[in-house]
Amino acid sequence: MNHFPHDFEWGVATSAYQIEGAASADGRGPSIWDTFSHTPGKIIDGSNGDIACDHYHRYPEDVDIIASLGVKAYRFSVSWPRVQPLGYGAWNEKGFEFYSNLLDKLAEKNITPHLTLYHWDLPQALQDQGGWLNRDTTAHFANYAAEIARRFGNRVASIATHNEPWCTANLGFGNAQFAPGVADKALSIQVSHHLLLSHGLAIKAMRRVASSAKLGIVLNQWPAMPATDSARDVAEAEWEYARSVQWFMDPIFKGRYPQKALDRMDMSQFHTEAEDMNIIHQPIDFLGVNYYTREFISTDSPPKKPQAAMGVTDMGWEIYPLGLTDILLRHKNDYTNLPPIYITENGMAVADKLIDGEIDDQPRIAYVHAHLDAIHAAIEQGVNVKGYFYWSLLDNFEWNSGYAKRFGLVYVDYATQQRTLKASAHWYRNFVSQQLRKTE
Ligand code: PNW
Repeated sequence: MNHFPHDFEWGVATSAYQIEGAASADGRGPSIWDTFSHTPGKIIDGSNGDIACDHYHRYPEDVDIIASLGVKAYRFSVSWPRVQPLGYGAWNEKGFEFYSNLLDKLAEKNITPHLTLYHWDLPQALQDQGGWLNRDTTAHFANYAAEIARRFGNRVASIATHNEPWCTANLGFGNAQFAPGVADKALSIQVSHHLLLSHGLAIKAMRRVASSAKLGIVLNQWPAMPATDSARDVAEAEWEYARSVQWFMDPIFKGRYPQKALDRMDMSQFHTEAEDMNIIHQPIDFLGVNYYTREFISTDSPPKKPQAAMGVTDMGWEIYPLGLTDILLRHKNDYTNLPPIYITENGMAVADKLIDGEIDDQPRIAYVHAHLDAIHAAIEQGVNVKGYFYWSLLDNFEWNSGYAKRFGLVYVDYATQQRTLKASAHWYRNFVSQQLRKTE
């Protein structure tokens, strides 16, 4: 078995809207995902996050489960409309109380919290004023970030501004698969700029608070790989990589957008101001990388499909662990000022079945094992990876797939809210305990 560095952090991850439920409890305001999931036709199984895993009421049990896995780190997100129902103006003390109680419970179990500010649940009141298309939202976000840093900055190990701004921009706008569901590619570019700007403003605002939390951002990433060696496939893959990965990395670590992407994008609606790039180009303490699959680029019609030698997940995503080694090495090469990296998400949807009280999810075990090997290979080649968070602790509301897709190490029976550890949970506990034992 591969031996990871002694201070490597082992964890699991969740997000607020996907697990909390209690959508209107204790003064929580509606978010764009409440609106979206209650709009007929948007969610594949017609479900919503009103109850989800009822984590809002069951968090003590869920933290006990994390502790039972033997992992020492937990990544979760704060629901902005729970702590500030409109996204501006009054704070909701009951909302802060929930997260304070959660942090108490994690401390009691010696589990290190990693907090994400924005995992897609924008307060609906801000959406009513244009949401991420409105530049004012960036200032509201920075204000919210500073308040979280003031209250919780000394109780969490890290604060990430955004989770996967690529998804917000391209799936929320662009193809409209996610909330708020606006199908306009040109607008998605402006949204991505506002997300990056809000990241920079939030980092600046949180630095002024001076808490002990490390500050960073979480990006979903994949290498774009050409189907063949043809010049066309190779060029197309490079362009795809520029507009999806470098589009977020370059502004943060180089202070500019990648020219290769700018050349081919519809910039008709793109508005930036003089100081924006300096604000986005703030030093950060860590980079979170979420990795699930690679992108396979073919210019043939019909396009060539990958062979998927290791199969596909229940989402239809190709299993390609080497892509993770690949992108980590590419980052090391492309950016001289990279901070430590955390793999903040990696996981597999499996069509899990509860049989005689057990879930034998061998494909998930193979998936995690292969990706841990891929991370280890990158570490051996000099990439500074500091931790791994499996996505997700629990089966949960998988966005537009509703409850039809299961990513959890822990099975959730939504009718009873009963939690059952899958075979992968037992495997992960074993793996982590062997890693921790080696380092004692
Ligand atoms: C991530 N894509 O979403 C999110 O951070 C999680 O909330 C989510 O549950 C998890 O991955 C599994 O889907 C993604 O289409 C959604 O490329 C879509 C894509 C990537 C990530």
